[in-house]
Amino acid sequence: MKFEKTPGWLDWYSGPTKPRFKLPAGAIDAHCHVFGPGEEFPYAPERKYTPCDASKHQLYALRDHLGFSRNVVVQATCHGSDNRAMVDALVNSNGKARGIATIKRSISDAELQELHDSGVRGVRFNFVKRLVDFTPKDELMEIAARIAPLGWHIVIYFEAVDLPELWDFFTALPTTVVVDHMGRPDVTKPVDGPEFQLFVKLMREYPNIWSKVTCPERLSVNGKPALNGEQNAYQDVVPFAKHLVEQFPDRVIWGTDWPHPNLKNHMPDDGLLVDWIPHIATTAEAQKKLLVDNPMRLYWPEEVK
Ligand code: 0GY
Repeated sequence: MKFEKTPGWLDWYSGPTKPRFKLPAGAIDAHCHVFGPGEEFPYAPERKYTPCDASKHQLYALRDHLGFSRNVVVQATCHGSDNRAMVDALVNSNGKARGIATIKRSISDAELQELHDSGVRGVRFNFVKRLVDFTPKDELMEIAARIAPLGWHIVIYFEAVDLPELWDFFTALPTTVVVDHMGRPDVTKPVDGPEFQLFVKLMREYPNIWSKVTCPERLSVNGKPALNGEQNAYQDVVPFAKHLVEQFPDRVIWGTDWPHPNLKNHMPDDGLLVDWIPHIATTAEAQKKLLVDNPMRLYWPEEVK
């Protein structure tokens, strides 16, 4: 089936630069997606956008180019709860990718086990209204109880303004919980202001809550900072991510977010995104935790001594 991408949709950046920052051995790109290809894995009827195709082959070529060893492929909303494209990427990765699925309460135990066997290690609950329709919290809680015995965790995606309303639900979840993109702070507000400090409080008070210190290109309000040179790249997002890396060094992970859905102003060069990492994790020890030790504990625990 042929799909027309959403008007204004930017294609992912082809020919990214080679990062200057040398990733530690075994680094994991712990947040990325595959889109289709639509002809093989059709986009979901309920999707809120139609992306350009971004295949597993292209994702793994980027992995090798940037110097990552492994990927965590997160189910994107344009595929709804049809996890076939993501699962296909996992099973064709030579064991170098694990995944996060989107599931409905109607899933059978056998289907859950099949996802597990293909490398899925968590589910994603999305609360970003422009991306998904509302799912009742009792349905999500039921899913949480079903996946907990598999040792999976829950990835949550929400915007900072919605945290107060979602607090009780998040803090009642029975598994490790990983927050996408630092809970999407408004980076024009201060790091020590009430909005971001509520997120910091969530992490401080609930040791099962982790954060992806990701998506400076999405959170930055500085136009096209990647083009301004390495020193200035996404500087407005640095204090937020750096704060979390320093406060919670054992509960942060990082990923490219390739192929960067829904970016309207600019598309980042993934090589420059990797060069952003030493701005937020400033020591070799912090970098190794962020890029290797922490995601290994979450996604390949059987390899961690
Ligand atoms: C991201 C962010 C976005 C989209 C999705 O699944 C998705 O459609 O995650 C977004 O638009 O903010 O993590 O890729």
